Amino acid sequence: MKRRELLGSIGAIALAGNPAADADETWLSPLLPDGTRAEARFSRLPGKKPLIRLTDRPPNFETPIQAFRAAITPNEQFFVRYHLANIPGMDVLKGWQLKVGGDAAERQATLSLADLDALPQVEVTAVCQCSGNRRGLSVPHVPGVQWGYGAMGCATWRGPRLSAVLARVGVTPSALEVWLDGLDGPVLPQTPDFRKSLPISKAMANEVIIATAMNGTQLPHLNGFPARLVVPGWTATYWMKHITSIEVSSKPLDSYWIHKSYRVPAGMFAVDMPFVTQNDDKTWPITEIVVNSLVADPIEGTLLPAAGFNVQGVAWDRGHGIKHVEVSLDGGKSWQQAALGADLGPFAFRAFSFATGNLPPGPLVVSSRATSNAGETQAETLKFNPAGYNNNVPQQIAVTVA
Ligand SMILES: Nc1nc2c(c(=O)[nH]1)N[C@H]1C(S)=C(S)[C@@H](COP(=O)(O)O)O[C@H]1N2
Ligand SMILES: [Mo]
Repeated sequence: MKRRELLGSIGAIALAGNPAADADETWLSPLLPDGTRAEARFSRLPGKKPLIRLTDRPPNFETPIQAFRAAITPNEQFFVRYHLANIPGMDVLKGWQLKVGGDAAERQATLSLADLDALPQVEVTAVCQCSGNRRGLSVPHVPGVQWGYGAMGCATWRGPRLSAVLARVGVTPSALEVWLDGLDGPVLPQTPDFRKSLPISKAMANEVIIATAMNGTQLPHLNGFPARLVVPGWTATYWMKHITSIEVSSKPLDSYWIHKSYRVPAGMFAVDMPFVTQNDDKTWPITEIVVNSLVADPIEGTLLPAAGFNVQGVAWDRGHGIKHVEVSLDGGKSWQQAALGADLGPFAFRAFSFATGNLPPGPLVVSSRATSNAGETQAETLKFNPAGYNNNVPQQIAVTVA
């Protein structure tokens, strides 16, 4: 982005924490490394309920696990992740425009919010999950933001298809990638701007939209107001917030955020749509998310009644949909089927619940394990990679029946 566009945005948001008011929920996974647990605190961003604060500048705040008892994550509890600390304020974003063009487009266009609203509107319920969700649980420990379980959320997003916006400029046969940029930028000029690209095949997919609404209302400021890309099935690194530039290109994007970070060992994780223009022999960009589930209730360390309790949580995958979820009360030795909640579409969280019935007093270890319609199931042991991506090992939640 241009330096000029940033005038007026610096320091425009106050990231004031208010620990006294926010002391209501302070649960962090006991599995997080000691340093993380010591530093993380609940804190309130403008327009948000208390979230778990990992870093302030740039703001990286995760959703408390209790929010995942339901399949839709409320906007006020939706996690916030930025790479760069220079975030445009709402005043700057009011004059927002989207530039569309590139060397593989027939023409250029500048679209306003009204132009986006005038295109056919599509709704998709989809999980937005940071590639680094659960990084803090990686063994051995890896550097980066030490996310626990809450660098994710599921919302109903609404806006025009990216393909409809690209049709305004005409995509030529030489198109290889679609390059994306947003209005936030680095504080120091030597820090690389956050730029990403998509292969043209995913960019043109029906489910990919430019969202201007989230759960029936405008996007929260820190979740990309006024418009962000929604790339269902792919990790959130491609979900460009405050999106201001889209270029259809005949060349692979040369960006630090594709070449140096957000990569996984080649072939480690299953993908339906490889990002061939950015693959090399040893590593691939991280793209599709992995099948996973999360127990949101009970949480670690709880005392539970002998009359039994409900195991509740959500399951999701990269777009095949959830076939079934199993629950274990003995740390994964034996499994039983959970009941599935409403099907909100193949890219959404699928709620699940399991009623334990009467239980003998003593310790229990609760786990959940999801299987997708593609027959994929959660990994038994961590597929270790240096950035701690795609951790889908079932939780081991120790509780006590009293
Ligand atoms: N403009 C912009 N968009 C961005 C990012 C960013 O730093 N700047 N981070 C990406 C990453 S890595 C994630 S995980 C998601 C986080 O989305 P959220 O903050 O709405 O939860 O935004 C993506 N889009
Ligand atoms: Mo991310």
